[in-house]
Amino acid sequence: MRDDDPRLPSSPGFWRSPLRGPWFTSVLGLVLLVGITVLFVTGLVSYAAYNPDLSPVNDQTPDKGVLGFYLFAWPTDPYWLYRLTQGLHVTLGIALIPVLLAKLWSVVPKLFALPPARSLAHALERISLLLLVGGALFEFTTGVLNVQLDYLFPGSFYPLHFYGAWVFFAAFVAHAVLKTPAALRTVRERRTPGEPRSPEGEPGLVSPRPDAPTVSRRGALRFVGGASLLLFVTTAGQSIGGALRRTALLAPHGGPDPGGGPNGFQINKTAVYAGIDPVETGQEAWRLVVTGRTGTVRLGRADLLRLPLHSSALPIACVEGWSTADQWWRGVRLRDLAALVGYETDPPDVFVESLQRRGAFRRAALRANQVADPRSLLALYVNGEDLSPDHGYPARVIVPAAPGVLNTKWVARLTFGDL
Ligand SMILES: Nc1nc2c(c(=O)[nH]1)N[C@H]1C(S)=C(S)[C@@H](COP(=O)(O)O)O[C@H]1N2
Ligand SMILES: [Mo]
Repeated sequence: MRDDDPRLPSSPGFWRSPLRGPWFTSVLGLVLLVGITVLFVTGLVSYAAYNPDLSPVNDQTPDKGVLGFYLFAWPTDPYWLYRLTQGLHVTLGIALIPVLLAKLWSVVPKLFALPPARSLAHALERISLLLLVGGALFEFTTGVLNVQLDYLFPGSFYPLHFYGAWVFFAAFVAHAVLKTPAALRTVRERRTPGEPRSPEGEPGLVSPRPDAPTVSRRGALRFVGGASLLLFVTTAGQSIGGALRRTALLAPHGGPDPGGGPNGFQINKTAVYAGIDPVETGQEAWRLVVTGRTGTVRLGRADLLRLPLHSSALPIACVEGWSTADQWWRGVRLRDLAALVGYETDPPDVFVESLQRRGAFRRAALRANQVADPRSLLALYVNGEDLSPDHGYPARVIVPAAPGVLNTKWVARLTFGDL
């Protein structure tokens, strides 16, 4: 096969867009260098926020091995921490999609170049490119699907996205180390057409027989930037809130209508979906079972209301990127409940269980620092009203800075101490 037959994609002559060239590729590459690094860091941080090393029930990737080396105790300050890190992760990921696609488009002749490998070094480079392109498409696709169609992967999203991120980022680092110096030079020199074919005969980015341009390189970049901006504006409102919530047309995906009033904020899973029977949450039936060093106590809602009640203004921030504005929660401090079962000082970790019988998020473990925080509540009210069934009536956990998944709804049991 001749590799200069312009009817074949392996021939440089097949690719005729006059936009392709080192400047266009370098600008997009440098944007992705910064953006993807932020995505990787905020992604790792999001995993740490789940407290995976605290209890197997929190750990969505139990076989991570050494990849968990960096885990740390997630703080409770600032109270909007997860709202920020995960809002950034999801919004930036979505806004970078046009940049990623444009970058892949700009280098597509190289992906088809033949022969597949001229030397061992070249073969390794091609394999790393495969991991880079495949990994990028995989991470962006799984991320978007989880945000938009979360029922597609109930539990398996986490291991796929987490392991995929490590494979992809390894290839990304190798690629960045090799290419960043030249990209920076290209952008500084504003190099334009006429890139020579490289000495080894590898096809360059510039077409040897370009078509007439229909748009300038800068115009094309503005188009990509405009598409990113459009995605940003239609996504960011779900985490920034305020007036921008009305422009968040893309996210959060559908979901139950929260209605208005004090309980009128985003609902993740409804009581009906979770299989919560109104009979078991009623005054007659529901008891909170609290266990600790000194034994077990059972508390009805009326018993809880006789304990000191406290308020804290805290958001719900989901891994899917959406978050609520601060809501006014009122209930019993987790550390006061710990004190009822023998931990008057230094409350320990707690294992929280819901009435819900099935589903990955019916149980969660909270770390001692989260229990000790005076803003951490077993909430009975929100915004001055009883919790609605969908927000966790009769009682739910709310903890500052934690991901939504740790704010267990329809709580039935708290076990303090050794998890
Ligand atoms: N029992 C139970 N609690 C749960 C969940 C669940 O599925 N079951 N989902 C969690 C998740 S992932 C989030 S984001 C928050 C959402 O709370 P909200 O529906 O009140 O906004 O609840 C958390 N608490
Ligand atoms: Mo969530």
